[in-house]
Amino acid sequence: MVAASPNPIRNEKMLAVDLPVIDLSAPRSEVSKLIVKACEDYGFFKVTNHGVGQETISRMEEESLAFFSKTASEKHRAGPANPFGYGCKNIGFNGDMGEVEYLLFNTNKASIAQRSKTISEEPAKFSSAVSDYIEAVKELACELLELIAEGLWVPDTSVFSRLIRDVESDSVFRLNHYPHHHHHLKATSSSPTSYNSNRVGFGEHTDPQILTLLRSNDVGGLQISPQDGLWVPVPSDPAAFWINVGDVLQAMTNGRFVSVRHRALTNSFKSRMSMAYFGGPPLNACLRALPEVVTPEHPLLFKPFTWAEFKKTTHSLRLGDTRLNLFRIS
Ligand code: GA4
Repeated sequence: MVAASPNPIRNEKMLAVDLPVIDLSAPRSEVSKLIVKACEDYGFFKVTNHGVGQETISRMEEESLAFFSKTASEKHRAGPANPFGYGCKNIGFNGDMGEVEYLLFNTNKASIAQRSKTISEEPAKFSSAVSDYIEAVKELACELLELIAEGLWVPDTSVFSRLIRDVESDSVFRLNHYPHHHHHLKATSSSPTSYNSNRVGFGEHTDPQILTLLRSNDVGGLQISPQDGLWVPVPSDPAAFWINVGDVLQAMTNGRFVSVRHRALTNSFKSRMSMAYFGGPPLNACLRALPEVVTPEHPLLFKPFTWAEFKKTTHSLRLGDTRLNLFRIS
């Protein structure tokens, strides 16, 4: 008998669902409707024909792989990750852990250049790969947010995107590496699941910001939870971006959109690498539901808050906590 390893996913329901895929080369009015529908149904969708250059993506992927291939002591020179830099296993500020190592960046060019010196022997090359990637995904994020505003019939179509375009925007960029955890087969092993069980790489949570743009290599592991206890695997697609609604967008749409709960599991045989851009508002931005989405049938759900106030909750709560509840009007 092989001892059962603690497997947190054992008693959960897994469900294969066709998640929304949106082709951004389709007519604009169609695209905006489909995006709004996807944000309402799942808070999650995939975009294809997104316009982010293949070269920009490959350069970032290569730099990321080169960094994570270094020795542990070399990598720790870029740490710890509070609030930015290299982190291994420890997530956030309140004892959350996962089978992941990562680099966290503030999206400001000068701080990327500075941090790159601790990450790469060719800091200028590393720093330009990161800056170019961020510039491209930021443009895509703004485009998506403008499509969302159009789909919601909000007259001011830059109401979301200007928060991210603002020079003070508190956006974050993250590179993740989920090492594989291959176990050697034991001749006496009976159950194949005993060596093919996944571990939690990054535990379930919602993203606090406005919108997240996530891209990974061809290794799966991401899952979303559209309902409590139900998990939907997200197929990997290195050519596409998966888009997450964040807590701020949920509050600004008065709950019409939901920030999707998601997590990443490790793969037994292949290492997963992902890169995520989290588009966030300036610290002093006051975030409140748009007047268009507050009606007698849909009264205001959350008290207005500044991004600085909201960020404070991410320092006091655990990864999986529902931070928006602190602002809920009961
Ligand atoms: C989730 C989204 C981003 O990865 C992140 C994460 C941050 C961190 O890793 O430091 C947080 C997590 C994320 C939400 C709650 C807090 C903060 C870890 C954690 C326990 C960079 C972010 O902005 O929020």
